[in-house]
Amino acid sequence: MTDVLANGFSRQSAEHYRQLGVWNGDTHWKLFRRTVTARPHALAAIDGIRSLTWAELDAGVARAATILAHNGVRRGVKVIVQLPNSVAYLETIFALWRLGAVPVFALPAHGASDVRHFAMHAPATHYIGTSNPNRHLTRVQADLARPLPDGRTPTSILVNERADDPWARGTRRSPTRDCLPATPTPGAADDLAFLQLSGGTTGVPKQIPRTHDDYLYSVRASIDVCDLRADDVLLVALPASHNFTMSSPGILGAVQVGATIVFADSPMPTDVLPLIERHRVTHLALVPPALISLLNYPDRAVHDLHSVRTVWVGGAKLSETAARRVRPELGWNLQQVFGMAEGLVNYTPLEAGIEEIVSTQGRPMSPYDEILVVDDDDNEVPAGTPGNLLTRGPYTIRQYHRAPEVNARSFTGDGFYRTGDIVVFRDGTLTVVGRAKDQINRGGEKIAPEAVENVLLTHPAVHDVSVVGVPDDILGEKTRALVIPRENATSPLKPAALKKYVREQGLASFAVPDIIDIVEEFPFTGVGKVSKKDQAV
Ligand code: AMP
Ligand code: DBH
Repeated sequence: MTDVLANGFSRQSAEHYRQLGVWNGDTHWKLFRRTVTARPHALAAIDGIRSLTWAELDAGVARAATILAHNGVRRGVKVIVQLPNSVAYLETIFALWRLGAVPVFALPAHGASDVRHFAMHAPATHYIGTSNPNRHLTRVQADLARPLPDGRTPTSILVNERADDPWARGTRRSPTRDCLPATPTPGAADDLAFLQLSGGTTGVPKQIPRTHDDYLYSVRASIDVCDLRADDVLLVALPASHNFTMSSPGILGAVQVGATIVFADSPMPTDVLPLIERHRVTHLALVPPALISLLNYPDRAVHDLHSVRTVWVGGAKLSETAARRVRPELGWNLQQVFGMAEGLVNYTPLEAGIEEIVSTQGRPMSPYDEILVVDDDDNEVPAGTPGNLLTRGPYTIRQYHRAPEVNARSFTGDGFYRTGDIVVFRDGTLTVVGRAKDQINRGGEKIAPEAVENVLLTHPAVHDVSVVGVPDDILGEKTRALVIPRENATSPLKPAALKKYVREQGLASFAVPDIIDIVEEFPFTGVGKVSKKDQAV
C-alpha cells in the first residue's frame, strides 16, 4: 500500500475527510446499483433511439460488461472512452465500473494525436468508440490501429450507439457462454475511478486522477446546492464526458437521485428546444455561447419551455448582459458554475439576489473548500483585490497523473492547486476577472496555444508561429495564429491550407485556429519577448 492515493491525497488527509464524513466509502458502481434497486421501473435514460428504465439500463450494463470482459477488460485496466452522447455511453461507463476498470475520458472532438497520447500516458489497453464514425473519428480509429511508440496497440471495441442493441455486433469478439462475467468486481472507494481531462497549459492535455470517494462527494455537494430531485429530467447537451456534464451535478447527479437523463446530439437550439418540450426537461447545462444562441434563437417561442427550472452555465465566463436576460426572457433560474476538472466547483446559490447571480461566478460549493487569493509571490491579497486563485479541499486533486514536473508547478508544497485563474473573492463569492495560465478558452473548450504552435511548426514552409486567443462576441475567445513563412519556401503559404494541415495532424477539431494571419514578424514587448498581448487585439 502506498502512502499517497491516485488523486495525490496522503493517507492522513484521506482519513481526515473520512472522519468528517465527506468521503463516505461510496463507489460509482454502488451508486448505480442503489438507484436501480430503488427505482427499477422509473425512466432512466433516453436518446434518439432508445428509452430505458433503470432495470433495463442495468441489463444493458451487464451485457456491455460481458462483451468488455470477453475482450480483456478487467479490474484496474484503463480504457479510453470516446463516444457520442447516447444511452450506450452510460452503459459503457457503468459496465467499466462494474468490472473495476478505469475509464479514460476523451471528447468526440479529440483528434488522433490527442487520443494516442492518452493511450500512451494512461496507459490504456483498450479504446471504446463509435461504429458510426465521421471523417474525423475514422482517422482517430485508424491511427489507433497503428502501434504506439511503446510498441503496444490498444484493442478497439466499437459500439453502435444508434442501434436498438448497441452491443449486438461490431469489431470485437462476441462472448461465448463460458465467459459471462461472474460477480461484479468494482474497486474500492479510494481507488482511481477514472482519468478526466484538463484543457492543460502545456503541450498536451493533462490527465486528472479522481477517486470514487472524492468525485462522488463533489456530486452530492452539487446536488445540495442545485436542488436536483428524483422526478427531475436532465438534458445532456454538452459532451457527456466533460467534467461539467458528468458531475455538476450532471449525469452522476441524476444517477444519484434517480432523475431521468435525456441525451441531445448538440447544445444547438435546433437540438435542445424540441427535446425540452417533448421530455418536459427540468435542468440543463450549457456553455455561454450555447446559452446566447438559445437567447437569440428567433423560433424559440414556438416551443413550450415552461418545464425548465434551472439552467447551469459555466466552462467560460458568462457576460453579465447575457446573464441578465435569462430570467426575463426564458423564465428559468440561472446558476453560474465556475468549475474545473481538477476539482473546485462554485455555484451561484438558487436563492441568491439577482446582482450576485448575474455578476459573480458563485461560491465554493463545499464548506471544506479552502480558497486563497495570492499575488505572484504567493502572498495573500486583501479581500476584493484581484489575485491568483489557489484551492485545496476534499475533491480537488493534489497531483496530475504521472506528471512530476507539471505537479511541481501546479501545486504548492502544502497541496493547494494553482488554478491559473485570476479572481476577486469578496463576501464569500468569486468573480473571475482574468487568467494567468497560458490557455485559450474557446467557449468552454480549453486549448493550449503551445500544442497548436508545435503542430504548425512541423509544416515545412513555416518559420515561426505564435498562437493567442482573441476576443469574440459569441465564443468569448477565438484562436488566432500568426505565422511567419520560411524565406526559401517554394510556394506561398495559404491560411486555408494551413488549417487543413493542422486538422490532419490529429489535433482536436476545436484547436484548429479560427484565424491564421501570415506575417513578417511578431509584435515584441519592450524586452524583446513575443508579445502575445499585442497580438490579441
Ligand atoms: P479545466 O481545468 O480544463 O477543467 O478548465 C477549467 C477552467 O475553465 C477554469 O480554471 C476556468 O479558467 C474556466 N472556467 C470554468 N468555468 C468558468 C466560469 N463559469 N467562468 C469563468 N471561467 C470558467
Ligand atoms: O470548465 C470546466 O472544466 C467546468 C465548468 C463547470 C467544470 O469542470 C465543472 C463545471 O465541473
